[in-house]
Amino acid sequence: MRTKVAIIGGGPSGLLLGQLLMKRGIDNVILERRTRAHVLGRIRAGVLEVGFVELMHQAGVSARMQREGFIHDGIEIAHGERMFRIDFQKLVRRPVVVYGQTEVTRDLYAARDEAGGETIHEAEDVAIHGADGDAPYVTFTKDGEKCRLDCEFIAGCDGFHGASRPTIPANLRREYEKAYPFGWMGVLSETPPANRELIYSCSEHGFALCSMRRENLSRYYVQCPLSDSPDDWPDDRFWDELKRRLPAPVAERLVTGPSIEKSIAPLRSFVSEPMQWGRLFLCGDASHIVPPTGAKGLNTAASDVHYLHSALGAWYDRGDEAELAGYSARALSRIWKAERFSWWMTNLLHRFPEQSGFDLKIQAAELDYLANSTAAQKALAENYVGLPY
Ligand code: RFL
Ligand code: PHB
Repeated sequence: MRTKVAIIGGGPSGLLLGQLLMKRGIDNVILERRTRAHVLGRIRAGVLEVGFVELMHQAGVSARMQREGFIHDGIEIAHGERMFRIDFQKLVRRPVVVYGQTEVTRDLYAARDEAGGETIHEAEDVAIHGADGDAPYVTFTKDGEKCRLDCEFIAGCDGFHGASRPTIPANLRREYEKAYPFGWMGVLSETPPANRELIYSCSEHGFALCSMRRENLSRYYVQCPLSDSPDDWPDDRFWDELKRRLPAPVAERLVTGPSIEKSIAPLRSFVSEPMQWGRLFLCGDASHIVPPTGAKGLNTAASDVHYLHSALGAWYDRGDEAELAGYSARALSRIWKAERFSWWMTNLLHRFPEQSGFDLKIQAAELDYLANSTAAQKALAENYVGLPY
């Protein structure tokens, strides 16, 4: 088998890159370890930056998102009983779009099927060879048979636990990591959202987030200890704890119901540099992770895809190597700003086990400053809606 770009991983990064390359006539094959049903069963991100939305347009997959996505012109921040709004339209004149990662992935698979793009699911033992030379290839096992895919470039879009990042020799890689001493317990329920916009709440009982997917589909999170498992959170306990962490008027109008999905995600910041080695280029979670507080995980994956598809386009259109050579530096410059913002939002809104009285006063002062300062609100808004590519 031969293709121009071998894409490892059929999550949002791999699918978006594949679709954008196909639009430019650059053929590619996606190798995905799991079944399509498994990939589509993941409930993850929900907030899309304008840049992501633009890429969906470019990829020709934005029709359903335009019909069904919610345009949000702001978010609410709660601190105890107090709640204030960050007005994106007024501050930075750009909104975000609330449309689930699951739906993005579904739309990208449908478009790939329609365009006849090849995706090999349940590709096991994927291994990258010769990435530092001119003739890279990927081997894998499919239905017990050994297969080989020859290519010109490899895009490592296989998430945090994938095979691509470890292919870069350890002595050339530098990893930066911060693990937070808590996770988020997330619940999806077929109930109307508690609020028209997202509410990020900092309370004395810990952080909580009210988000949504559709009119009658809500997504909620509460900060929880890392040692917890979803079994520790029967629905009643989850709803009681969520209400405790929201201002009384919001808690009173919250509609509860049975959960249809429950999961715990640990919070972590992680960056591996560089994002390229020879003809291997990393995108998305394969190279970096952010805590979900700033809604940046999926969006940073998209900005990588933007830089990589533009660089591959320059190479195939004009033989221009400069963009490919500069990919890692260009992508990382934006990644680190998203890392900073996600770290800042996480510190602003969570309860930390070791927080002293002084730390709590500083946190309260920062929230009070944010509530009253247009400059502080503008900095939050500018980062939340997404820095330019
Ligand atoms: P993904 O989505 O992990 O996809 C990688 C794909 O690669 C496959 N794979 C392999 N395929 C072949 N061979 C191998 N050896 C392979 N190893 C892995 C996997 O099966 C998978 O299909 O990475 P990608 O495409 O870079 O996309 C990144 C986003 O998924 C991720 O950043 C976000 O979901 C992070 N994230 C959130 N981001 C946000 O912007 N807002 C959120 O609200 C948000 N919530 C979340 C999240 C991530 C979560 N995780 C990881 C548990 C909530 C959760 C719970
Ligand atoms: C979500 O809807 O899942 C979501 C929204 C915003 C975040 C994190 C998660 O910051």
